[in-house]
Amino acid sequence: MSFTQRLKDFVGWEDEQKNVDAGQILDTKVTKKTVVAIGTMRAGKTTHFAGLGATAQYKASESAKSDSRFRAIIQEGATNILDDIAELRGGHFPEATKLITSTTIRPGFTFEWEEPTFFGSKWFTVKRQASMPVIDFAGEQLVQLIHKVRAARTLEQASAIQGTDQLTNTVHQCSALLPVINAERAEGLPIFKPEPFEKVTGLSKHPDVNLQRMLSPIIEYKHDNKAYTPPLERVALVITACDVLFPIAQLISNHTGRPFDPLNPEISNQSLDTFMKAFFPGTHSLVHSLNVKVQYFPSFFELEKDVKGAVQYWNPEETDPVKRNPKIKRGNIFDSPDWEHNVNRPKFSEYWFNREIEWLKEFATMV
Ligand SMILES: Nc1nc2c(ncn2[C@@H]2O[C@H](COP(=O)(O)OP(=O)(O)OP(=O)(O)O)[C@@H](O)[C@H]2O)c(=O)[nH]1
Ligand SMILES: [Mg+2]
Repeated sequence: MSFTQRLKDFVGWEDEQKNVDAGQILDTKVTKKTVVAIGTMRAGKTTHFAGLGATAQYKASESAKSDSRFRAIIQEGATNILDDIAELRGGHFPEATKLITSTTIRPGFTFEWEEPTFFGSKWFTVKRQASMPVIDFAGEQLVQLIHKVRAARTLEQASAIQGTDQLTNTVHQCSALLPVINAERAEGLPIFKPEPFEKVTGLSKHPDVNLQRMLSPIIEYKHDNKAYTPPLERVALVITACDVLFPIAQLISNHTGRPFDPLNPEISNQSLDTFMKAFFPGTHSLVHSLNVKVQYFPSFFELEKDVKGAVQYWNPEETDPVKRNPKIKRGNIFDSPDWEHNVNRPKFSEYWFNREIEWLKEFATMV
C-alpha cells in the first residue's frame, strides 16, 4: 500500500464522492466500489470466477495465521459457484452456464482486508472492502443484455430498466470493468477457435467485434450520463486459457518482434497488451481511449497430458468437444509430503489470481 493511501486510511479520507445525487434519482448510490466482470460465450468466465473464489479461500485460510486478515464471502445468488470451485478441485471444468430466468441474481464476492497499520506512534486497524458482483450469465444471455444496455442511452430509459433488470443496473453502477477474453479467440493464431456465433442471433463471427459491442454501450452510457453513474476508473482484462499460448509463445514473439511471456511479471502486462493490440485491435483501441489504467491478468488451468503431450479427457470417446471434457491437471497426495497444499489443488495461475485480489484491494473502499 502506498504511503498516500496509508495516510488517507489513517485520517479516514475518502475520495470526493461524485454523483451523490444519483441515489435520489436512480437509487444507485455507491457505498462500495463495484467491479463488473463480463465476457462473451464460452470465454471462460465461470472457470475464472471459480478460480478466483478458490484462490480467495486459500488466501483466507492462510491469513488466519497472520496479523493481516483476509476474508472472502462468496454469495452464490442464482449461480452455482461453490459447486464450480469443487469441480475445479476435482479436475473438471464447470458446466456450461444455464440460462437464468430469475431477476434476483446478485452473486459475487465480498473481499475484506483487515490490517494493522502503524502510523505516528500507534497501531490502527484498517478495514477495506471490495464488492464484486459477477455477471456470470450464459454467454447467450449476455448477448441479449448488450442489446438492452445499448438501447438505454437516456436517464428515462435507464430508470425504466431499473427494478425490472438488476443486471443492467449493476452494469450501470460499476466503477471498474473486468472483461474476460479467451485466448483461443485470437483470430489469426493457429489456436483460433471461433465463438459459437451460429447459435445466437446478434453474435458476430469476429470475437473482436463481439467484445466491442459488449463494452462500448457501457462506456457510452457512462460517458453520456456522467451525473447518474459513477465514472469508470479502472479496467482489467483477463485473458483466460492462457495455457494454450505457451506452446506458441515463440511464434507470437517472432510475429510481434518483442519478447512475449504473459507469465513473467516483468513483461506480462506488456506482452498481453501486444497480444490484444494484434488480435483484438478494436477492443484494444476502445479500452485505451478511456484514459484509465489498464491491467492485464493471465488466467489458466493446465490440462492433464500424457507423455506424448496429448490432452487427456474424462470421456475420450465423445465427439462433442464439450462432452469430451478435458481433465485439469492437479496435485495428489503422492506429489510431495506437503499434502496440505497439494491434494485436489488444480495447477492454475494462482499467482495471478492473487494479483487480481490485490488489484481489487487497491480499488476497495474503506469501511
Ligand atoms: N485449456 C484451458 N481451457 C479452458 C480454460 N478455461 C476455460 N477453458 C475451456 O473453456 C470452456 C468454457 O469455459 P467456461 O468457464 O464454462 O466459460 P463461460 O464463459 O462460463 O461459458 P458460458 O457460461 O457457456 O458462456 C471450458 O469448458 C474449458 O474447456 C483454461 O484455463 N485452460
Ligand atoms: Mg459460464
